[in-house]
Amino acid sequence: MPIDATQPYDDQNIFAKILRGEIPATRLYEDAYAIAFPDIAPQAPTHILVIPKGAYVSWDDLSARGSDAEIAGFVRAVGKVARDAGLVAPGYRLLANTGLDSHQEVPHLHVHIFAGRPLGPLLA
Ligand code: IU
Repeated sequence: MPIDATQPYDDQNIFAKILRGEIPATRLYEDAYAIAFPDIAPQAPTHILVIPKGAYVSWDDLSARGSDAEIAGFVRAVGKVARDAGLVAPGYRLLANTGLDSHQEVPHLHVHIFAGRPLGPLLA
């Protein structure tokens, strides 16, 4: 079910539980601002999710309420995950769904990294 990105943060969401270690996930990367783990239902040969450690519903929420350090730290983490996975030369796609029309399902900000095959035109 898509979520309304204007809702208050729900700390019982699945990614909050992963952050707290209540649900296992393979941490591909972690720093002070973010963690990365494989998507449970990959839609490309490489499909990684990067999430901020802060309690933000969406990209909109982080950009509006996050500190400059959190925003910069998260953006740097996304880039580092992609770089460290060797994705820059072959290329990759970032996607951050926000709210109902985007079909955002988990109400904790996550950036998808898709790679590993030619991905075609956007929204194809
Ligand atoms: P969306 O942008 O909110 O639509 O993406 C949610 C993603 O979270 C989706 O690709 C799911 O496969 C993924 N996911 C996950 O990796 N682990 C989980 O326990 C759950 C969803 I629930």
